[in-house]
Amino acid sequence: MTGRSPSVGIVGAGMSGLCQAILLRKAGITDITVYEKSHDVGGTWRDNTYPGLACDVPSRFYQFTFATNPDWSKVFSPGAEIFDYFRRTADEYRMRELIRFGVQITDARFDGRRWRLTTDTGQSLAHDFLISATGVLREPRMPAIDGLAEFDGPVMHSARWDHSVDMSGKRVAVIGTGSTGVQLVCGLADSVSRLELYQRSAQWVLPVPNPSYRRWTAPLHHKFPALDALAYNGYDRVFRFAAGALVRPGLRRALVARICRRALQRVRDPQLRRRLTPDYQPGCRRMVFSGGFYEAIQRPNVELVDIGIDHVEARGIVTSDGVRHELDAIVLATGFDAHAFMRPMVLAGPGGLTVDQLWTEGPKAHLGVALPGFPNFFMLMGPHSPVGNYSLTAIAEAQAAHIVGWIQRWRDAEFDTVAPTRRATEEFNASMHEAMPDTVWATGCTSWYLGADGLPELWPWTPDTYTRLMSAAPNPDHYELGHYVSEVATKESV
Ligand code: NA7
Repeated sequence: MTGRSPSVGIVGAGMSGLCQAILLRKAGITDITVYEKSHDVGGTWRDNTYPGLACDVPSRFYQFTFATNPDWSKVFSPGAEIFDYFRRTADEYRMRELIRFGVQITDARFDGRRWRLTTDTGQSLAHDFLISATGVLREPRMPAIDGLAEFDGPVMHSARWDHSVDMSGKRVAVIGTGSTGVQLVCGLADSVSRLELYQRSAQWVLPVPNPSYRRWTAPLHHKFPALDALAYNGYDRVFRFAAGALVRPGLRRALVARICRRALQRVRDPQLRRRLTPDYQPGCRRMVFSGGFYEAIQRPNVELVDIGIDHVEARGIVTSDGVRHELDAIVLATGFDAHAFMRPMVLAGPGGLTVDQLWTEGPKAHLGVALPGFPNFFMLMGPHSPVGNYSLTAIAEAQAAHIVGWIQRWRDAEFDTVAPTRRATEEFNASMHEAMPDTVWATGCTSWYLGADGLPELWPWTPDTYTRLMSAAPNPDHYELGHYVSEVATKESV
């Protein structure tokens, strides 16, 4: 130990930012500040509060291994319970004392020694390391629909649910058929008088049931905490196995397709079944897990509208066949800008190179966590992280531990600055592009997985490959290690 004490700034107190701060503290790093633009921790679980919300990864696998929760109510627990879990975890690990709520970082520049941050109120701050933990699905995508602003009733994006609006007995439109749209249909169908689901593309639905745990399950998990680990590891194996179907053609993929096609048989009306049948392979878009969707869509008060929206008027939606749909409320389940990453925050390396300039051909990072030309900067859930086929908490833990490893080496004075080389980053991204055609995500569909070049921005191999890379010693040839006294020693210009 040299006694160097790194100062670390983390942007975002969502799931991954919390994970990073906790692991840093566990490693003995204490000078940590987490900047959170909102009023609470929890990120996506704080922002999303719509009826029917759940995570599509089982709760016993969507939790930190160091803070397991014996009390999950369901296999896929409701969003509010997940939010509560992250809040409790933040309290348990005394994270709130590290977090500056209501502070948005607008600009971050590396001056050769430190990251200089500017907040939305013009305050200046500095850290040795900067970690972006700004989340994957953070920026709601608002659809460009003519006349939407003319609608007389409430219009809300699913991620900005307006709880002052009472939907019961109302005529409600849900636009979008991703996981959110499907969950909303199940969450609203009971209480509204009429629900119209506006479908632009049909969606494969894996009919996964969501049972509540028995009364004795939680006490049992309290008494035998090893059961938490057992359940986590069991799901981990299932996900790793299933991921094989997504990244390679073969039997597993065919089996998933068969299950999905069979599930569609639950739709009794052949016309409706045909309209709900996607024209792409199951798994190409993120699979929707729902045990109740096909039942909900067949309820008498629920209608599938698969004619395009022409425009919106004061009293409702007009579809392109000229039909007027009178409505009381419109819900936009139209997804998120999955390619925003840390933006709109402006990030610039030592020569003034910004992330926008680095990413003119699309987001590229080394191992999903670091950028060439951006020393002492790391990202959680950066480009090509395996967000399409695994639990995000598991990825966050693997990435956060990897980043802690680098910061510990700085603490031990092995280097002052570290960044991946441009060559290593290019080669890594080229090998991913080569592997991409084998994945189901590249078999011909549109989705939030695809980048501007039309290729998936996902991890084209199994999660095992990723977690192995994260835990292995970094290849020294892939990084530029520099010292403050001189210019950053570069192996090649960036
Ligand atoms: P998704 O999966 O991106 O789904 C968005 C849906 O909204 C999708 O069906 C879109 O149709 C539809 N959409 C978007 N714009 C429009 C317009 N202008 N008109 C009609 N329909 C539109 O977002 P989710 O929030 O459901 O899920 C995101 C992730 O959260 C999910 O994958 C899980 O990981 C959790 P399209 O398919 O583009 O034709």
